[in-house]
Amino acid sequence: MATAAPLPIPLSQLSRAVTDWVESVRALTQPAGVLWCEGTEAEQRELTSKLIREGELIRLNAEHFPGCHLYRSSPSDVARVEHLTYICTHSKDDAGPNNHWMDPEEAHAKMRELFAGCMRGRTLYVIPYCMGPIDSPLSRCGVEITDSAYVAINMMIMTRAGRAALERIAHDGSFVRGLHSTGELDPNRRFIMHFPEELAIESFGSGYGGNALLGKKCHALRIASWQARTEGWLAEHMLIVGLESPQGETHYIACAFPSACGKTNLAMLIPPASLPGWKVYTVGDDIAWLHPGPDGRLWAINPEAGLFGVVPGTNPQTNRNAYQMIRRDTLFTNVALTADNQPWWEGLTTGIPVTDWQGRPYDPGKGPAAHPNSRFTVSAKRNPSYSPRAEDARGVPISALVFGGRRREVAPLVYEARSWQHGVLVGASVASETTAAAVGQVGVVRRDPMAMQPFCGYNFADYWRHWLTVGAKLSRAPKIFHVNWFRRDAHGKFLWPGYGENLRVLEWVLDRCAGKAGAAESAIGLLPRAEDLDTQGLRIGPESLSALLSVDPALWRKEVTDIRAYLEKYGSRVPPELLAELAVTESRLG
Ligand code: OXD
Ligand code: MN
Repeated sequence: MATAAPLPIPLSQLSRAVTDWVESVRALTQPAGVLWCEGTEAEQRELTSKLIREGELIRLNAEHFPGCHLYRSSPSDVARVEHLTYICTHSKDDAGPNNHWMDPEEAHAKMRELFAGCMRGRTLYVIPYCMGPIDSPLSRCGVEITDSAYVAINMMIMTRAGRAALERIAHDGSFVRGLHSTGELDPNRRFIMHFPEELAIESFGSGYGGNALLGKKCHALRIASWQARTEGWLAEHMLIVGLESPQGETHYIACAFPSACGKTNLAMLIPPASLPGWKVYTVGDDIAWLHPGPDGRLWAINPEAGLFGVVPGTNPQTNRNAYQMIRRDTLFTNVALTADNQPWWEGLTTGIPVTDWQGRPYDPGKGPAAHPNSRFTVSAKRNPSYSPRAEDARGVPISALVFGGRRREVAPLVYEARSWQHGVLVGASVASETTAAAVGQVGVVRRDPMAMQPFCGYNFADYWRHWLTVGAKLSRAPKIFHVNWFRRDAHGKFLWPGYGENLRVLEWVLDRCAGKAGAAESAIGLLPRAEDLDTQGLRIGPESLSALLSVDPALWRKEVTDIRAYLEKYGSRVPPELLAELAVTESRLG
């Protein structure tokens, strides 16, 4: 007689530490019920059906967008809220001038008041998750408690969530505690608090991705950057991409650009027809955890399992891969609808919007049809260029690190740092125009060091010191570059075509790493001369190219003054090495 398979241990009994914490949160928030997420597809389907029944999710046109849904958030809850995001360390200086700070006791007291009884009549979801491949020593785990089924569904796409993660937590014994409630979605009762010393997050009053999917920005960047400093690695706002040359050699690079500056597009770049033989493999599109390896190289994993990308601008011409990826099993947030229930957004060349992102009849006088920060959530496995190495427990070796910003002027198309130390200064001085990814004015240039201004969980000065320390451990350190795809001419027109053509710049980057490409010295670093870039088949005039590859000494002298004033905000904690590098640049500018 066949014996029945043993019943799995209920999740609620797998880890005493998690169970005790859930119990204390249950007592505080008083939900109607508790649901431990196993992370199965059946569970995902059930939650989706529940939200459809409750009118929270809209099923999209099943012929053209099978398995896709639309979620509309509250109109005042559509982006990250940097002004309401706090780092709560015992010493204010540990949070640094780059963060809003609150004393941990005061923050806990404030949050306890908000959380008390806030889940009455709601379900409390327990989501154990692993950031990174489940069997990787480089991965780290967390548990999110939330009262939002939409958040639970997103977390199941964005992370390795469920039983396997909880088994790892039970084995490792440590996890990041993330408590989230949408509360009343009242912007006046909204806080995103981080307690790096306790590996804890408390988020109240928002359902938006970066504020509510706690595995992403809150854990994988703010808390992880703190963990990384303690443990000797780096948690960065970077895409990771593998580039295979026509000769069949694959190199991986990691690139840090601020939010909504094209990381997802670069991570899934389509090589132009005039560059035959290149292949591109996405490892990650937003976050990289970088560890010095025993071989003296830097090794990277993508802690995420899905993409939470900006929708507007995506179309078969700008990025065929991205467009194809979101045609199935995708959760859209805040896009518009056509008459036959297809999602629509600005930048699509087909279809007509009839309903805007708020569910109102579309009226161009009331602004764009889709919200500029409308998003797709989709499994990384849906990406046609998903790298098989993305699941590799060891990660991938990094040949180059690339920083970048969105700047109309000043920063040339590409330049190479003189050394790791100079590269840290280049990263620390990144500046970029703000975008719709965060609440606030769009298009204002601000310093965004390493694209981490909204995400570094501690004092930037200590973070730059940590970058120098990590570099010193690398006998085969990646070279460091800076790019700017967004330079404009005097009429405001982009000088560089961007998208797939960016591969030409990356080809130069890789050739520099291999010692194959030429460059000219400049005051700010090494720049390609026009002949060093592969421009075959590219329609660009020599004047545009020379503007893209020029360094204007007057603008750069002003830039150096701005950078120095910025670094001075961090006082004596700033590594003197960075000021020394800045002085070298300044003296070369004359
Ligand atoms: C994101 C962001 O959602 O950077 O990735 O805002
Ligand atoms: Mn991001």
